[in-house]
Amino acid sequence: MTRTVARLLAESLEAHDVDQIYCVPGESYIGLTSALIERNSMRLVVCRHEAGAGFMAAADGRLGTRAGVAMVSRGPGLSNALVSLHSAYHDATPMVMLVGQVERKDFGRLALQEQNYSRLLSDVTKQVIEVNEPEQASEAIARAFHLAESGTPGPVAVILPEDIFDDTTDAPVDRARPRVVAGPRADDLDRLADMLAKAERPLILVGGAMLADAMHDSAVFGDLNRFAEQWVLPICPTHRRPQLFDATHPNYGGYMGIRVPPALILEMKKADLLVSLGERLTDTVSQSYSFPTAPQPQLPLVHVWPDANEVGRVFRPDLGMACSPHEVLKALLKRGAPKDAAKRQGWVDTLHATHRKLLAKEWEPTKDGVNFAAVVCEIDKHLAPDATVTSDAGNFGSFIHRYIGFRQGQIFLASVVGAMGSGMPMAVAASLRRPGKQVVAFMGDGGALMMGNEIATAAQYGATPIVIISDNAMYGTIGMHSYVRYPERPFMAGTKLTNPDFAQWGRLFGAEGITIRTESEVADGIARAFAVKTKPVVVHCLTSAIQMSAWRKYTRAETLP
Ligand SMILES: Cc1ncc(C[n+]2csc(CCOP(=O)(O)OP(=O)(O)O)c2C)c(N)n1
Repeated sequence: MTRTVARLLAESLEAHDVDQIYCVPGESYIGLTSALIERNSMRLVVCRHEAGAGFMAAADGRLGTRAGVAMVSRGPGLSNALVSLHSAYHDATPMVMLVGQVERKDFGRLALQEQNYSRLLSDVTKQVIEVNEPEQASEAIARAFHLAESGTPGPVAVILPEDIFDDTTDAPVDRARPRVVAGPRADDLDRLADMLAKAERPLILVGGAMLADAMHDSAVFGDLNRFAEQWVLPICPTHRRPQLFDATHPNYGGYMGIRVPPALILEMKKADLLVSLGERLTDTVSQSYSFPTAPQPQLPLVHVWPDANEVGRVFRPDLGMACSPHEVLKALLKRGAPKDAAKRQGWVDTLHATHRKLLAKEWEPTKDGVNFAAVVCEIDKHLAPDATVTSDAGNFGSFIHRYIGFRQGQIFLASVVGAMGSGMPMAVAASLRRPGKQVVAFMGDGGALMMGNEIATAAQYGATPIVIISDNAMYGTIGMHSYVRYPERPFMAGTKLTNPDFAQWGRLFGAEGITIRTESEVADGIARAFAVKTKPVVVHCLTSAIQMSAWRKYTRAETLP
């Protein structure tokens, strides 16, 4: 069958279950846009910024079984999208970005908005696939999805010259490659079972690859619970993956996020075995490579991650397994727990008690604005068992992890590597994907005006996120770092912000606007926000700057304005 490249690309995307593409239009790929519109088989979500489109695609990549898809124009469009690629690359999030390019006859001339994508994207994508032959267009899509979704998942860019779309070809639609799942070797499983049986104080980290497995098989959650209970093990969800295990489950051993509170990390460091089930062991999770220590861990380490390039890249594990963490879990459950597993009950109980103490909903009122703890605790009361929470990057996020006891079934989305700007677009995507379900987006005043314009996309497509803005009139995180590192110097100068009335700002986009100025307004303001349901809501919280995070206060408060 002869068809245009544009049509072949559209059918190839359909063959990969693509039903939604996030884009900012560009003349460089107009041939594809018009073919997609004509075919009308998927929704084009037209965004306000390419990074917004990229973060929405990243959210899709985390909410389903396939890579999310974004489509951006050449040069400036792609340059805007870079932060989303950087984030997806670090976060191991599957994503396919379709990118326009100059006409083939002009390659290499530095024609209008031309860029050498292989050079530009070499450290933010798994691969850059340039399509210069019409016959390879469909194969390129199939390869892009396969690479984005397998091994360590990540973003793949497909580069499409402006003049290729109207070419015709007889090439068939390349079908989706089957998912390749590696299981554990029998010998490795024997060793792991033996190490787990002997350990008195094992610590089990669960991370992103386990969550990815859960997208394909929701039995992951129940299996994790049975593993924890039968094998008597403390389970520790890692940075920005809190939904893997119920925070109140008696086997919850603590959240292994950014800078684990001293009381908890002190206990964790008494472990005699560390098993990382689907956690990559990033800088953040490893507490800046101190637990475990890099490159030689201070305790026996078992690292399970579905990519041999990653296992052993930073840490030398005693046992490395390049396979699906859920497959390991299932195989261990089949073997059955060691007879004396109960010997670890005290260890599990101690960790859990320390974790529960840290989660206690306690805070002190602050004089210079609302303690954000009060807002987050109130939201926790309203969150449905299937709610989605998204978070931008900033210190307001520490309150989320301290005061929301996440449960299996809830969804948490954020840039794991901490890119600002992800909170709003991820909430828009989550709300589009899960209509009628609660979506709460947290952001600071900094992040709100960095990517907050995507609230226009929410309004345009009927998404209904509740947007909670913690307005402490500063880039608070950086003020804190400055205060901690250079305590003798003024710390506010480089971080102060003057903000609009965010409730009014939200109303101008068609959202409901609510303002919370004092702690006494928290309960009513949050209840009103959750009652809206039919349109986006912006809750402007005038928060304390003195309460710099959920764990820290400025003590030199006299230096605050
Ligand atoms: C795109 C991007 N730019 C800069 C940073 C560095 N950074 C991390 S947190 C932060 C401040 C965030 O401020 P705000 O959104 O107001 O939240 P707060 O920390 O005050 O709670 C900055 C600038 C980043 N992580 N990402």
